[in-house]
Amino acid sequence: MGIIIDKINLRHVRMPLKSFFETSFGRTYARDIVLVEVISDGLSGWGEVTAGENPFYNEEWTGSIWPLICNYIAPRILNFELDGPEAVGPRTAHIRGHMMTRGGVEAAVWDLEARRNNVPLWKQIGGGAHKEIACGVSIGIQDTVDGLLKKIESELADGYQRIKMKIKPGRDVEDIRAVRKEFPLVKLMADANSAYTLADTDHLRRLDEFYLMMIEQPLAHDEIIDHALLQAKLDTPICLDECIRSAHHAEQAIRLNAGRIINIKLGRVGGFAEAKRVHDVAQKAGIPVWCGGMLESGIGRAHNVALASLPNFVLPGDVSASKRYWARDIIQPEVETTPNGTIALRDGVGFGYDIDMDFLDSITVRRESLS
Ligand code: OSB
Ligand code: MG
Repeated sequence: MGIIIDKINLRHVRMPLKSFFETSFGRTYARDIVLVEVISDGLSGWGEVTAGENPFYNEEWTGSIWPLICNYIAPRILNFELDGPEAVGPRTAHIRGHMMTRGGVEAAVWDLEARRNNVPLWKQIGGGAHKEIACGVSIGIQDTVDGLLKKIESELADGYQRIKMKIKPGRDVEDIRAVRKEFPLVKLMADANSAYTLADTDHLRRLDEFYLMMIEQPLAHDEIIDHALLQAKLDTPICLDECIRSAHHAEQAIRLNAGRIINIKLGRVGGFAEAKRVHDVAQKAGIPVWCGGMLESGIGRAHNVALASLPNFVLPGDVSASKRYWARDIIQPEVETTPNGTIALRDGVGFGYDIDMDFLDSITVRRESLS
């Protein structure tokens, strides 16, 4: 029997980060997150739209989500018999881009479907190959190198399996050199968030001496071909983030040798169905993947945990404990890591954690019901 969504509840929540997060495109002090609840026959599924507060990572931002769902997505999803969660992608395929907004709704329908079937979300998506997912941390650009070293030390003490540091021009070679000197054996990588161009090729080659696991998205957000030209000149493997928005992009990037690793973000590719396709394309080509993060609340975080349980997620991802981000998360229990730097899958239905509704209500700044 298909799914008929009879109501969509949107809410915008504001969550201050414990400490600011700086990338090459700017600083974030607080998250403005849109959560999507889809309701069918009295059962709810929840999703999180992973767009940032500004259209700097990609074109989406908190302000673009609401009108897109109200005007374009809800009318295609509400009161229509969907064959399953896989039908959400095709129902919204006429919309250009906005994968995170479409993906937030899609993920909510997967959560709903898992609850209808009384199974955990990881099982519903065909995951569970890993019962514990391997965790790394993404560390933003710090004011001082000394601050960065201290932060890394404390993350390693908490058991995290690899360190990712954000870089940008002027905060790259010397910062990494200092980290490598202090932590010669740590699994280390750098994320540039598109801060360089091919003109920086010789400069980026200087990173080869630090035997990084990978450099993530050094070049433009929509550029596959230049990454192929750069990869041919670098020993360090390139990992693609921003420019893989579909399984087709993954196929093109792999065919061109534009990188050797792919970061899969649930939102960036429009939800679970496409994330699984990216995963499968990479797996067939022998390309390892890992699960990226977008500073998610507990709901998006729990969805990421489910995704990362698919078999080809063989590298530690950017999914880490709630307490690294939030004084208080919106789920109970919060997402926690083991001393080995892993997160264990949970057996509860749907995304596997309870929503703290009172707390959620207290941080909600806007809501709307669509039916
Ligand atoms: O490029 O992976 C990225 C956060 C916001 C925008 C882009 C990125 C990130 C992260 C954070 O690296 C990962 C996390 O801890 O959620
Ligand atoms: Mg990235």
